[in-house]
Amino acid sequence: MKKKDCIAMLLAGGEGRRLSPLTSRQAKPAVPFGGNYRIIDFPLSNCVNSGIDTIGVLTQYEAESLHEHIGEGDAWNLRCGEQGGISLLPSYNAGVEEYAGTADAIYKNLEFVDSYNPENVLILSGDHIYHMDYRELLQFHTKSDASATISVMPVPWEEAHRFGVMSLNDSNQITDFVEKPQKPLSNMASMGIYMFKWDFLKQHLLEDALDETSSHDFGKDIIPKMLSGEKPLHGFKFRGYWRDVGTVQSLWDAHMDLLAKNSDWNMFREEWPMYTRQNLNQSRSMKSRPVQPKSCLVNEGCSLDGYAERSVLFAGSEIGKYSRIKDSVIMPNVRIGRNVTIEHAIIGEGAVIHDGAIIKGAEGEIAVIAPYETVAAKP
Ligand code: ADQ
Ligand code: ADP
Repeated sequence: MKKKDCIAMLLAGGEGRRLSPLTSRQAKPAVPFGGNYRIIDFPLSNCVNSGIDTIGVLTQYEAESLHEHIGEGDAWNLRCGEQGGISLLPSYNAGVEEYAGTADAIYKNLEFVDSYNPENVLILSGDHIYHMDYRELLQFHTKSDASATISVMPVPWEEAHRFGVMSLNDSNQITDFVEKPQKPLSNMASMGIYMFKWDFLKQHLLEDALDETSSHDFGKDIIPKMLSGEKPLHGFKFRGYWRDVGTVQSLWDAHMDLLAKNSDWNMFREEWPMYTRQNLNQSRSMKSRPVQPKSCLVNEGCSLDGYAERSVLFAGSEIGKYSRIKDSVIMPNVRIGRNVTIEHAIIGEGAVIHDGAIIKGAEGEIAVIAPYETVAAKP
């Protein structure tokens, strides 16, 4: 097989406990986002738009939700074949009940990567909202003849403890790295997006697999071990919008970012199309809107008879008369009756909210209704 310059491995097996109960029936990367998409559509569309034509998707927790969404890869024009495309790599196919960690997931698929004989491997996460041209990262990586390049960007100091944080020297080489420190000494965060020379990564995965003290995780084990070796690790400073949506608050924030005026972030760019499987119920025709929603993102396939303000309403949802939705995210195929009040909330896919129910997040908190849950009005 002809050597490929770069293939991508997309980690999509995490349970996403911090996003519960939204992940009660779906893997985190399968959670809906932005009116008509699922989170995994971001890295997949970025790959398509960056000309990466071979992607292995590592699944584990609630794998079916992702397998159903990705199908044969047609929505991304990446049907799996000899030359590449999207391949689903569930842990049960690798002959294990679960991948012990993110690095173990790649290790268990060494043969898959080898079969494409790539020069470089791009490791991606399934829980990030961003547009990124991976060609720029590859160019930076190749130009500096790096063995490993980590994408980095500054995050707010109060959030730095959620990330791998590092320091860079003037040549953009990483001088120290700590995974999720309690007291961060830097706010330069790893984006969890890594470009490795395949030979270099493979050697580290083989060594790590023999280490019984390792949790076989990129952030906890592989990156620190690489840093203590001889080859320098490089930091690629990403400039643009990027959000890890691993928590309920960050998922809600990322939806509100879509509604912000005067923001540099635009999810709907003609030159950077987003691809998704059209599985959401879009056949329903739009009913009239008595009140024009104020600064909302309303998907075409949603029917809104009530009043909505600063909210994202997904395809296939119905909102009945006299209901008021404010500062909220209404996921696909939700049924909301009449006289319902929803504020500061995320309503999970397929939930049913009966007439007169009131759902409000407590001060500073987001109320969450699990997918397919039924909420009745309090007597
Ligand atoms: P986290 O986001 O906490 O930190 P992790 O929970 O390991 O990393 O998830 C990364 C991705 O791997 C997710 O998409 C998840 O679904 C998937 N995943 C998790 N466990 C898996 C498994 N066993 N098998 C397959 N896939 C799995 C990481 C880095 C930090 C960095 C942040 C940026 O460790 O250093 O700052 O990403 O978001
Ligand atoms: P959370 O929202 O709790 O961070 P993640 O899915 O992101 O959930 O995973 C948290 C941690 O648990 C990560 O370090 C990940 O590697 C690990 N992990 C997740 N699922 C599994 C699993 N099935 N087996 C082993 N480790 C896992």
